[in-house]
Amino acid sequence: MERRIPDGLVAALARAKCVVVFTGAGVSAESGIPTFRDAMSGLWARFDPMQLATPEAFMRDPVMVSRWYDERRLNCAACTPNPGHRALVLMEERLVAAGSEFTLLTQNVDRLHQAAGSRNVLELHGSIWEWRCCACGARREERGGPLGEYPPRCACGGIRRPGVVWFGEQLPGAVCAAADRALGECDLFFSIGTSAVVQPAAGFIHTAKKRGARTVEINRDPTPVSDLVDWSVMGKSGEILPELVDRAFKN
Ligand code: BV8
Ligand code: ZN
Repeated sequence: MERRIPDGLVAALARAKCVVVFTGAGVSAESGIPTFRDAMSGLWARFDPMQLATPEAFMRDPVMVSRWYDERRLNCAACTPNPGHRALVLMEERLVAAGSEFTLLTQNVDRLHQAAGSRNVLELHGSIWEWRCCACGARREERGGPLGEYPPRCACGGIRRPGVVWFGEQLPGAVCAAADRALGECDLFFSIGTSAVVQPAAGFIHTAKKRGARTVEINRDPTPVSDLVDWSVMGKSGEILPELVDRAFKN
């Protein structure tokens, strides 16, 4: 019977020396966090996230945009890592214990990878937990209840914004440099739970392939990279990742 996870992929993971995993909102979907494309339910259904997740939207309406981010932050607070997050922790532990390298590049701003125990995580698009002052740059993690005022204020009087990378904003330079270093050595690249359309992050798949890595997609639906990768496994990451890691490392 055709197994969902090809034996060749299991063998490639078992002997990999440098793994890079690239994740998107689909990895957090089974934790109860709406993906970016279906984030706009209920109150926000009439908005397009691409329009809200921009510096222009925040300048135009800091009340609405900061309220949207605080609502998403509070939803994240109620969510916990799922079996997909935990399988990636185990993958990292087994590879590092065998002397191999593991880097997790995430587009997600929920920090569920870190909550699950992933260690080498590069946040490409920042974090919804961290807010910073537009005037003095002071940063603070917000882990409590509702922020209370929108937009939230800094002691210096400036308004504070979510510490995420908006459309039109550059990704953090240090993160891009670290990602590029990891991609340079990568022999196995995973794209998991992402529509693989947002640049420049989605370009990492092409970079990995160009540099000779074998490439894998684990996703619920087909994407623009499904025909490009060596192995495309359709399904839920919370189900596929535990099975893959189990078979590769004979837990
Ligand atoms: C920049 C943080 C330039 C905020 C986000 C070419 C080159 C460079 C830039 C561009 C370019 N072309 C266009 C651009 C501009 C733009 C862009 O890419 N636009 C897109 C729409 C084409 N890029 C940018 O603006 C970037 N900055 O380029 O700066 C620059 C240069 C010089 C000087 C100044 C500036 C910045 C982009 C970052 C935007 N911030 N997030 C926030 O969260 O609010 S993007 C956000 O959406 C996510 O972070 C993620 O990156 C992106 C896509 O979301 P996904 O994670 O993929 O989620 P999605 O819902 O789309 O898909 C979920 C998938 O999961 C689905 O496929 C589904 O099938 C699957 N799934 C669902 N459930 C499961 C599952 N899979 C498995 N298991 C399940 N259970
Ligand atoms: Zn300030």
